[in-house]
Amino acid sequence: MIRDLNSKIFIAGRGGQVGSAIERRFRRSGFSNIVGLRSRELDMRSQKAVREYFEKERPEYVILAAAKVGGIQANIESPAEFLYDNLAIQNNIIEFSRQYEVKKLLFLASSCIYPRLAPQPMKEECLMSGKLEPTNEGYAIAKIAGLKMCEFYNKQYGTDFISVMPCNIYGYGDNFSPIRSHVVAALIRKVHEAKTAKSKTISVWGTGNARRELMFVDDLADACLYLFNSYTGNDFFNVGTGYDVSIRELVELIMDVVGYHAELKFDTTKPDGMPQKLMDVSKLSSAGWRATISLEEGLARTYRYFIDEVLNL
Ligand code: GFB
Repeated sequence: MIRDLNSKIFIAGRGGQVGSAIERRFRRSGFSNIVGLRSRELDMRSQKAVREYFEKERPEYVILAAAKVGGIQANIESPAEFLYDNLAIQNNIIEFSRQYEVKKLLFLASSCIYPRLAPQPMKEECLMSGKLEPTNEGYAIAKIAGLKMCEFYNKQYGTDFISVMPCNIYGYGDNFSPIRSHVVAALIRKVHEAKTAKSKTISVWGTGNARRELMFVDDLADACLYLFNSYTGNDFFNVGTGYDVSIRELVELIMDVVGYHAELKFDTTKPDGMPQKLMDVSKLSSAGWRATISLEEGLARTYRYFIDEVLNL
């Protein structure tokens, strides 16, 4: 539990979707001394830049939400960058957190660390029990290295570094690029553009049968604050809603939210990725935390955000 609301907290990735949600959540709880720079101001892949930043700021607590992220297509196109950038960022932040005696660090990994054909819902224990999903193997390997680094640093150096595994995240701050974005943002854009153009069809990648567990980013931020304040140890936690939808069901919900229905054309030249990605969240529920924002509510908020903040209508 962080008792002093003036404690200096460095949110690495403060300008990103997850980092900014975490900052809002911490500020709402009264934390006021939050630091962090945008990636164009601090290149966290650079050991020198990160060392200088720690020397100057000397944070007491660190949230490691900085990462190179993207949807299935971005992961397929840039596997080297997803591996290298993420390894470099997390190596630097974790190592300098140790050297500068940070009291606690929280590392955000991802549900893609689990094997492609892991039994569903996926329990924390299935880590490294099988082959990874090839479409995001680079990203997954970096995230596995990060969570192992936290575990090994605790064992060897006595640090208090914890890890969480979020499911697929969407919401405020999403990247709505048509090609490189995650599925929710991509489909919101596609359905909105179909409505504007009065198109009769909407193209959806894959078969529509892949299943995803989707969580609104503010729920993830709430879980991070909860675990940061309540958990110390070498276990890591799945953070999700505990239920999933097929991509077909998802696009139907998005059409309801946007208020426009068209015929769906499934483009099976595009990959499905992992057939199902649903986590077992019983460990987190037993620790006392549950998601509260329904998919319908989260999609409605995200669509409003897209209209107001992205399109500026
Ligand atoms: O969010 P997403 O891109 O990535 O979702 P993953 C991909 C799923 O949505 C696939 C389908 O089944 C796609 O076939 N889909 C349908 C679409 N239409 C679209 C579309 O227009 N755009 C996109 N992007 N998908 C991510 C990893 O995997 O999971 C990340 O790439 C991260 O690294 C994240 O780990 C949690 O869920 O497949």
